[in-house]
Amino acid sequence: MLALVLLVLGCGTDLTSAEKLGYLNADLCLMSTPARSGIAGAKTLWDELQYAHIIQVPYVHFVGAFLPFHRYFMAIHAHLLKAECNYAGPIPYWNETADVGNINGSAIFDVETGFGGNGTGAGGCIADGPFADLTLHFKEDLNTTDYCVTRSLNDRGLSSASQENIDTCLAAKSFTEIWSCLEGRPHGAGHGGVSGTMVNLFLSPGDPIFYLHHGFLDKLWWDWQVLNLTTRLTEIGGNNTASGRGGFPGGGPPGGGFPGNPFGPGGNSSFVPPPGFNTSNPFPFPGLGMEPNKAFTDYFYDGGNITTLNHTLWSVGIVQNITIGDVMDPRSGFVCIEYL
Ligand SMILES: *[C@@H]1O[C@H](CO)[C@@H](O)[C@H](O)[C@H]1NC(C)=O
Ligand SMILES: *[C@@H]1O[C@H](CO)[C@@H](O)[C@H](O)[C@H]1NC(C)=O
Ligand SMILES: *[C@@H]1O[C@H](CO)[C@@H](O)[C@H](O)[C@H]1NC(C)=O
Ligand SMILES: *[C@@H]1O[C@H](CO)[C@@H](O)[C@H](O)[C@H]1NC(C)=O
Ligand SMILES: *[C@@H]1O[C@H](CO)[C@@H](O)[C@H](O)[C@H]1NC(C)=O
Ligand SMILES: *[C@@H]1O[C@H](CO)[C@@H](O)[C@H](O)[C@H]1NC(C)=O
Ligand SMILES: *[C@@H]1O[C@H](CO)[C@@H](O)[C@H](O)[C@H]1NC(C)=O
Ligand SMILES: *[C@@H]1O[C@H](CO)[C@@H](O)[C@H](O)[C@H]1NC(C)=O
Ligand SMILES: *[C@@H]1O[C@H](CO)[C@@H](O)[C@H](O)[C@H]1NC(C)=O
Ligand SMILES: *[C@@H]1O[C@H](CO)[C@@H](O)[C@H](O)[C@H]1NC(C)=O
Ligand SMILES: *[C@@H]1O[C@H](CO)[C@@H](O)[C@H](O)[C@H]1NC(C)=O
Ligand SMILES: [Cu+2]
Repeated sequence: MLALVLLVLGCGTDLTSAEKLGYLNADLCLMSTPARSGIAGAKTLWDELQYAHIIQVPYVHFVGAFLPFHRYFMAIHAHLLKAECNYAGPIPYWNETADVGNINGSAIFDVETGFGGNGTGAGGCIADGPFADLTLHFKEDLNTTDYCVTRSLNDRGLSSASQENIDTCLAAKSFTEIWSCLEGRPHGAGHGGVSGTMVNLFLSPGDPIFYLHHGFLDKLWWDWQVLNLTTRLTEIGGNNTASGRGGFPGGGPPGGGFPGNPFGPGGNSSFVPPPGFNTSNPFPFPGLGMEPNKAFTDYFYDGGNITTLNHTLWSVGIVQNITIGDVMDPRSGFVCIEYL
């Protein structure tokens, strides 16, 4: 099993310039490597990753599987870097707390050794750096067209990653508390602060910064787990449907959702429900083209509404299915990372 080391970008344990370039080039490699999982319309591995996120949006946000799914998804990206692009370096995450109040000065957006800067012009496309004019293909409804990755950097959004907000989350006493806390403000920080494609609930993995943001969020979950490994390596819960939370875009009571999450009602996400999307009942999502499917109607093998360790994590075949139980300990098994 691949061992990954997650390193912070933008503070004391920063990557060297050579390491940063190695990582950026590996992402560029994923963006130019032909698709191989049989997903119709996908041109590259990068498209396939984004597709696997788009198609599962209702099942992996504002639900108990939010943190485990994104840990799995982040690990898939890391595995592809290694398996498809011979990448052997560290996997960086973005310490967003360190950049609160100064997103414009963040090393993340460096034109030479970072992800390029703000969006420019009427369209807000990225104009400089390695991902200038990066072209994506899948839209929210899985139809294909060519469009660019956009950004609109702002400090208001990133301020949700304040140390105060992080400390509040880490004081959580249960999994459902840490999950809803992290999916609120800290999760909102990277998406809202970068904005553009990043604040689109469906399409956000199209911006390579997505993986650094979710690395940060996953580390925060791990930091919380480490506070009591006796219980927190197996502690899981939450509902499998978002409707009860009021947090699902377009659904639930106005003003509901996790505080600080830009995807909720009243947030600034560019979310537009795809045609046929039933916000009152996202099971099954028409875009899956595979309903009725017991895997979905049976809540990914949880046997009910409550998320369990038996919950299947799926990536449309990019890698094998695993369960939430398989990602609870990121130090071994499928994920296999060490946070530095
Ligand atoms: C992230 O940044 C904050 C604020 O600068 C700092 O206190 C913290 O130690 C950093 N975290 C890591 C893992 O470096
Ligand atoms: C962001 O930084 C760039 C230089 O890197 C500068 O040209 C621009 O004015 C800055 N924007 C803001 C809002 O400070
Ligand atoms: C998406 O594609 C389907 C089938 O190809 C088509 O019926 C539908 O109108 C398209 N939706 C949009 C918004 O273009
Ligand atoms: C990024 O660009 C948007 C407009 O495209 C602008 O509103 C915003 O202030 C810029 N952010 C920074 C940090 O310069
Ligand atoms: C871990 O949680 C268990 C169960 O709640 C508790 O009994 C134990 O004291 C906790 N350990 C620490 C170090 O907090
Ligand atoms: C699950 O849904 C129920 C019913 O809508 C709600 O009362 C409860 O707070 C939800 N639980 C969690 C952990 O979100
Ligand atoms: C699951 O929870 C949602 C939201 O709380 C509720 O609307 C739905 O009826 C529940 N479904 C089942 C099968 O219990
Ligand atoms: C959305 O953006 C507007 C202005 O751009 C701002 O006033 C508002 O606070 C933002 N809402 C959230 C939830 O971030
Ligand atoms: C959407 O789901 C709700 C709840 O299951 C159902 O009552 C309603 O008929 C559905 N709407 C459509 C258009 O299918
Ligand atoms: C993987 O999970 C998906 C979704 O739960 C399911 O449809 C599919 O049949 C599973 N595949 C295998 C090989 O178990
Ligand atoms: C756990 O999931 C598997 C499929 O992955 C299923 O066959 C089994 O029945 C599930 N177990 C429980 C207790 O629901
Ligand atoms: Cu997501």
